[in-house]
Amino acid sequence: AWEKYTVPEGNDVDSIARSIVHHTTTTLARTPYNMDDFGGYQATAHSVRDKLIQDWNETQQYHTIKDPKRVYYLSLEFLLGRAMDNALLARGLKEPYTEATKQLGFKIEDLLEEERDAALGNGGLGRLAACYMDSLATLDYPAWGYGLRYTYGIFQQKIVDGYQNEVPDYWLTYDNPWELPRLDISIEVPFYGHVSKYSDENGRTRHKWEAGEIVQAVAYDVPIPGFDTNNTINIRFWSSKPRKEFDLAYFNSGDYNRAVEDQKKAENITSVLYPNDNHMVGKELRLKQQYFWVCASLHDIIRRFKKTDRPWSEFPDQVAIQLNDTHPTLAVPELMRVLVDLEGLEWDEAWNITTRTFGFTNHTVLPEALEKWSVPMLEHLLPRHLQIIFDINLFFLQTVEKTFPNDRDLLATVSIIEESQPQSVRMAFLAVIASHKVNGVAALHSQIIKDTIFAPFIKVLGPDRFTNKTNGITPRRWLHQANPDLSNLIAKKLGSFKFLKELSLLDGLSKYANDEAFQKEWMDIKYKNKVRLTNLIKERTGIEVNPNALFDIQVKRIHEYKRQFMNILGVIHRYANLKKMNAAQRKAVVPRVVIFGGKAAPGYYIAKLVIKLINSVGEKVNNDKDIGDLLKVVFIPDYNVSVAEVIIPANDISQHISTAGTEASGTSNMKFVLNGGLILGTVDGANIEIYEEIGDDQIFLFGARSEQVEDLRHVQRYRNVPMNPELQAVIHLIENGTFGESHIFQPLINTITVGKDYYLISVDFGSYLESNELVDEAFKDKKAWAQKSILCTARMGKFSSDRAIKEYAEDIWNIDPVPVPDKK
Ligand code: 26Q
Repeated sequence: AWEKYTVPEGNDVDSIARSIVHHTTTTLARTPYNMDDFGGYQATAHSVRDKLIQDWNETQQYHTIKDPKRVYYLSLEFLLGRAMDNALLARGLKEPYTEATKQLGFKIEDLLEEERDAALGNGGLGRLAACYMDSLATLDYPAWGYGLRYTYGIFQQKIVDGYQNEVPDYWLTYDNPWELPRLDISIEVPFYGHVSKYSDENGRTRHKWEAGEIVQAVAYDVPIPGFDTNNTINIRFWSSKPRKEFDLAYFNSGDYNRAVEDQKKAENITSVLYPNDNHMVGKELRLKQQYFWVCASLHDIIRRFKKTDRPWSEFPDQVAIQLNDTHPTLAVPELMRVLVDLEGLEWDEAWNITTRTFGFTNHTVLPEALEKWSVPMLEHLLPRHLQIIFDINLFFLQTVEKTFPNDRDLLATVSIIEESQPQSVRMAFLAVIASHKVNGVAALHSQIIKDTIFAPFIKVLGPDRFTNKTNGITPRRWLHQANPDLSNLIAKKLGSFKFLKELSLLDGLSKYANDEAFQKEWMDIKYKNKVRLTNLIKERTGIEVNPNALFDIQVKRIHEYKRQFMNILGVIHRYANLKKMNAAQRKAVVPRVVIFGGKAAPGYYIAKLVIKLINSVGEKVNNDKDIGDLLKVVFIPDYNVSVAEVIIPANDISQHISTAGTEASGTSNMKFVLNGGLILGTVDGANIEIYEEIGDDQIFLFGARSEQVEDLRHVQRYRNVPMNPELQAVIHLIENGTFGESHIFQPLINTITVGKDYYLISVDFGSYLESNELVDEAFKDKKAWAQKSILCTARMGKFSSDRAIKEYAEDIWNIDPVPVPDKK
């Protein structure tokens, strides 16, 4: 009988309005008379959610029947941002929903603004995971994401007296329509305890881990709709809950308080995202998060595999698991434990299955970001896993020893165990040894990891294990959604929206780059986007900027290696120059708005001082009547995905100025150029490949090359090099109190003067200033600038995350698309 009762459907305006009213009265229990924008958003979200759930169901059922090889993307961070606009555009429902909400008295833009960002990530790595899920869905791949459902996402940044303050991001205050609680899917995750040995029926020694504590993992599923396809994949986020069977021992002893304490401890595990970007903290709770997530995810994957009675040898033909950095590396000993301890496989077969299953992506070479976990901590929390890690290391070192006899140094360099005090586990080495492919995230970075942190493994494992997968971004969110006017103009010019799924088609714009009428349409949209950002800046900071000025933007996490400090030092130099000019000279100046945004890790003192300095300089410059619109300095508070969607389309220039060799890839560089901006940047990360695509005339590159950095650091450290005089003058201005009490900034200045200028600001400062002048000159020629802007967008095809995902699918995962057919 079920077949004849189909779910009410209809994507016409009337049906949509009816479903919004339905959710208003039932789901929200509100009446049309007391509706505000937030209620309007919630009801609309539930209506959209209904559509997603149906596609999601179809997809999962179809995949279950087809049972193809699937890829599982394990990431501790998914920086998804808002879901509603994305879902409407993906399903081609933006127009009828705009009309339906209008008929109900709303403006859809206002409703979209009511949604809170899902901010379960720090920065690049988390946003990359989100873009990759979008591409996996859009390209019809059978894929899953696995993550943690943090109660608190990345903190909200408030600026108080120029300083960053952190406010907890309690994002689940109201219900989250974009998740489906799966209270029926729950997995028990063990911790602590001890390992015992026993002999099995074949007389073989086996290990059994008796846990000291068990926590429950409950699944929350978030559907990810593909663009213009039925495929709707799933990210499963685990939430920790106390076990239903609470500890009888406490109950019997009457220790109620202790029992409640233990329950609270369980909920603690998924409470908060660690707010450190590119910096490892060795806290036990972080390690607990990692195991909790890895254990639940693997058992879920294995449960799905076991539904089809295949032999274990076929596991790698059905399952590819990608490790997003080393954060999920405990999946390696966990899979080994399942196969050897629980399933009774021989070690060698288990190891073969493991290495064929895993792929590992490295995202950084910064030493302070590489994960190392203390052996005693691991032993306490996960005693059996530590044994397995030692065994993996032992067998690995034995094979190394066989091939390279008597090379004790080599053994020590490639050992998973670092002989520190106490010993520690090098997670990256474990991930390299256990994966069939290891990739960096841009060409330069993939070369650097082969030359530095993983160099000895080339010798031991051969060069084929290492490969490059240059990052990409989804053009759906970062062009179509963030910059709808530009997307529409492109579609008009190219005849369709096909470029959104085949980004190389943008190249068809090149031939209009010189067309004056097209240039005008193009730059009119840029101007409109700059007005939109001008309004946001006014709202959030009170600062008024002129949309005709050159918008120069650096938004990303605040980190010494990213050198926001160098940017603001350059701004001070510019300010000092302006002050020296006479009226005639000022007439020739290109007015500039220098825009910053980004969060500093709460414990990162120097990064927080950089924020304070930016705000202090802004305070001085913006209130200097003498300067007016010639220079403005803005720090936009609480940079996040939804703010990025307003900022990026408004850029003329964006800065990506890391010390060469330190930024693995960068992905915002791609977003800015895709939106018709030019880069001012160093020869680092993906900047290099962007340059190769768009050409010399469309980018301003400067500074030391990565091959020179080591020597330059040595020179900074041991020779008394005189400081660049312009930099000297700038530092003098800070020290003489031009930007408020100078003692505040002394520790920051010391990183260059007393410290060894590890990030080489004094080395690059001269060429940085020169490049900035070239930017000004280029901006004066409006026609040439418009042409450059168009060519930038036209030549960004390579940087679609669709290209990246296809490469992963073909070279690493060995999976095929499984298009979900239309309903009859
Ligand atoms: C590790 C251990 C304990 C606590 C925190 C961490 C941790 C958390 C986040 C370590 C690193 C991260 C994030 C790294 C990151 O975002 N890397 C960026 O990845 C981007 C996508 O590949 C690149 O484009 C950027 O260049 C890279 O910095």
